[in-house]
Formats: sequence, C-alpha cells, structure tokens
Amino acid sequence: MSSLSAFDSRLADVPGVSVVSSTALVGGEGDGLQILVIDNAQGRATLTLQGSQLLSFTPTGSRDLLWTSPLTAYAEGKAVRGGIPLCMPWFGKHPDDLPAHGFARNSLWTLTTAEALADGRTRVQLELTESEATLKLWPHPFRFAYTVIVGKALEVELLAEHKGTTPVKFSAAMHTYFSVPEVADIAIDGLDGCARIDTIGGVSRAVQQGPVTIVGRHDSVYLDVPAEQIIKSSAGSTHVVSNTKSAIVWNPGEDALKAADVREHYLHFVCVERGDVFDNALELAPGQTYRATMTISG
Ligand code: TA6
Repeated sequence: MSSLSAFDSRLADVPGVSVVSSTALVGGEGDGLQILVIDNAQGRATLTLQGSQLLSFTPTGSRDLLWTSPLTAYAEGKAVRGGIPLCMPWFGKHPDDLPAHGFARNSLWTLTTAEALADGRTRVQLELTESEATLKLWPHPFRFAYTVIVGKALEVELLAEHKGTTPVKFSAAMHTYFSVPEVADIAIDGLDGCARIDTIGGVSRAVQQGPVTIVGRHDSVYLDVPAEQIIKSSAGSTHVVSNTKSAIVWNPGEDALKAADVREHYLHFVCVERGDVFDNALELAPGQTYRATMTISG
C-alpha cells in the first residue's frame, strides 16, 4: 500500500474514485494488485497502480472499449495482459536483452492527484521517478507522469522528463488492447499511405495500401501517421486520436495458443498502439520533456 498511504484519506473525498484489490474485482488468489476504480456518470475505468496501466474503459451506456485477458495474472512485477501498458523508456526488444518494452509497465507508480472536474469528468495523475532498480536498467534520473481523464471519452497524457545531464535515446508507446467481436472482421482506417515496417521474420518495409485488416499474425509499425485511427467492427467504430508519430498494430494470431495468458482469446482483441518508435524514436536532451497524448472514444 506504500504508494497510496499518503493518499488514502484524500481519496475518500473524491466521489467515484476508490482503490480495490484485483482479487476483490476479478477473483484470483492472494493479494493481487491494487486497482484504482474511477466511476462517474459519463464512464468508468480501472487502472493498476503497477505500471499505471489502464485495464478497462466503459463509456456509460456502451461496452468496454479495452480488452483485458480473462487468463491474465495480476502479479507483482508482471504487466497485466491487456488494457494500456505503457512501454517506456524503450519500445520492444532491447539490444542488451533488458526487459522488453522498458520498465515503466512493471514498476509501481504513485498516485499524486485525484479530482472530480466541474464538468463531471474525473482526473487522476500518477508518477514514477528513478529508483535503484530503474537506474540499473537505465542510468538516468527522470520523472514520468501519466494523467488520465475519464468522461465520455478516455483522455491520457504521458510526460517523460529527462533529468540527467547527457542526451538519451528514448521511445515510448501506449500499447492499447482494443476489444473487438472478431479480429478477422475488423478494418482499421487512418493508416492508408503510411510507411509500414513489418517485424515478422525480420524487418521488411512497404507502404500501407487501404485499411489495415488482420489475417493471421500481424505485427507492424506505421510511421508518421495521421492523428486519428478508426477501428471498425460489428460492435461499431472506436476512435483513437494522438499527437504521436507512430502506430503499431499487433495481433499474435495462432501463436497465442501457446501463450498461457492469451490462448484462443486472441480472436477478440487488436492492439492499435500510439507512440514514437523505430524511425520516430527520439533523443531527449537534458531537461527535455517528452509529451504524448491520446483520446479513445466510441
Ligand atoms: O507492440 C507489438 C509487440 O511489440 C509485439 O512484437 C508483441 O510481442 C507484443 O508487443 C507484446 O509484447 P509483450 O512483451 O507484452 O509480450
């Protein structure tokens, strides 16, 4: 409960914001993970303090737009399979075999703000700063801050302030798992004409023609993309808008049958991630702050 101890009493004054254990929320054994529940007249979201990882977002009267695996563990040090893991300060595999997608998704963040806004939305903010453990993986002081606003739409802002003294390579992605009835039947608009890097079986480059559809395993990075993508399925359209330059579209296909936390459920999600990766990765100067925003709506 360390990240919450200073916050417990103040949370009681914020209507619709509470912390429960994952065991109480979704079952499982042991203590599980701490989950922040944000509930107001416009929508409801859940988020693990570990990784500051959103797990669900349901606009009132609609369905959960995010997918979280029914087979996932809620265990310390391991990102939940689903929702919006934050991949930072690097995306994907690390050349020195450090943990894939960085350490932000496996670290315990601190809740710093929770407030009911005058227009009925709810805003929370979480922070992560360097520790002995992060300095072993990434030898730089930093402040990461993640702001989440729950309303009819889900709005997030991710800040990464480089507090070190030398320039540092940096990439980040909000690795969103979207719930879809059948992944084979979806189409993703908003990537037509973008440079595409297919990462299956090596790296090959092409230009995306038309909407993206998922036929078997799909793992591609799209560069310099338009602000908005639209995921069209039989459940309706889901809109993703971000100021970031990259989009990543992933579904493991039948490879997932071997993954204990996914199995046949791969049929019911698609990852449409936004961030700045591969050719769009950055070098942060000392004192520079990276800022990524994203809005998800039905
Ligand atoms: O964003 C796509 C990707 O990098 C894939 O290559 C795939 O491995 C996926 O992320 C999930 O990674 P994870 O480390 O969460 O198993």
